[in-house]
Amino acid sequence: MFGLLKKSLKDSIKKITRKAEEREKIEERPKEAKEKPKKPEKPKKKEKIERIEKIEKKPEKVEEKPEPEEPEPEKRERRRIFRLRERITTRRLSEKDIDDFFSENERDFLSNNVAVEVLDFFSKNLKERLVDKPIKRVQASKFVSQVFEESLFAIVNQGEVKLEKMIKKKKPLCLVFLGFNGSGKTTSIAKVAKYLLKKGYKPVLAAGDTFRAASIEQLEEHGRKLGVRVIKHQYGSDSAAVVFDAVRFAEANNYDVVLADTAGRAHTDKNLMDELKKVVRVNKPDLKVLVVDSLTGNDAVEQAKQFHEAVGVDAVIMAKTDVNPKGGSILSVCYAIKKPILFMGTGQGYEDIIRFDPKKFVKDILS
Ligand SMILES: Nc1nc2c(ncn2[C@@H]2O[C@H](COP(=O)(O)OP(=O)(O)O)[C@@H](O)[C@H]2O)c(=O)[nH]1
Ligand SMILES: [Mg+2]
Repeated sequence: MFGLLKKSLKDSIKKITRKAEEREKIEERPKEAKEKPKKPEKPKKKEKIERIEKIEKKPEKVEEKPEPEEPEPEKRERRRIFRLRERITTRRLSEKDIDDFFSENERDFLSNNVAVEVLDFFSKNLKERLVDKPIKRVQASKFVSQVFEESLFAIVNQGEVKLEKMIKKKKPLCLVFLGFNGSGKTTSIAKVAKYLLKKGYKPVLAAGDTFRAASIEQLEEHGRKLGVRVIKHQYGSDSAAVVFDAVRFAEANNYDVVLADTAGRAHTDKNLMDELKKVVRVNKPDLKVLVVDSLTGNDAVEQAKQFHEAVGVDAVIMAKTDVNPKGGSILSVCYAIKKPILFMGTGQGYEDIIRFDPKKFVKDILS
């Protein structure tokens, strides 16, 4: 999963670590070479000459004078060696190092669907943690990896949806699934139904997509296979009313969760967006779940922002991650709307869904 993004991040860690190494070789070693012959040798020569002169002129005072002077160069020498040792064992990166890295690798990140605003945040984060910080030479790679891990975590850690807790608190819990055409809403509903069934909850499906041909039959087919009840109206009927009926049905029959389908729509389609707003206004769902096709690329961010602006998204499902080697859209979407990812779709089967765990995601992507 996300092979391209993984490779890109691994290469980045190597490049930044190498930058630290290069800096040390170029800037520290010549200084070290220049300083060596100058300082320790010259004072010694001077002392010798002085001693010889003094011995010749006033032999008695010769032994008194060098004694208080000797500790000074020794101290300086010790301090110099300490500083040198520190320079050799630790490294510091500059702001320019990070800027150079991003200008060299920006295209690679963008082609993996990492949005510009995510890159800006990433760059700011790396600078805060890396610039002018002493990095122990032997641990440079480990340290840079750690900083990458923390920065990526800050991007994907946008809160948590405690689904099971929510179900226990409110019955029936109403989830409305929304998003672009073909993003994976209906399939995700079937998968979430299966997930809940396995946990012992009773879900009911609402055929709220009354717009697209065969959409009701598609949901009914899933319901049949899963043994889950589907509440439906006619094609062309009011989507908000279907969801309303499903909630009443769930209340009357002791169901735990309503999973409501809606028609796919583009944010530019005013009538359908108004319809979606009505579904939300009438039913006040507990969770508005945006389903994003992770293959959408950079347009996924625009879609997420527009849906969020229109109805307020609470959580995201990233579908089709199994066929997406890029993976940057995961970072981009949750960072753009600052909402958590609830599930990732990992295939076409009912079991192909996993809860999104930001820590595990970051560990996996850097492994
Ligand atoms: N490989 C893969 N395909 C998926 C996934 N989720 C949905 N699909 C497929 O995407 C297509 C559109 O899904 P559908 O649920 O009908 O999208 P909707 O229009 O948003 O309801 C179907 O062919 C699904 O089988 C997924 O996680 N992985
Ligand atoms: Mg559908």
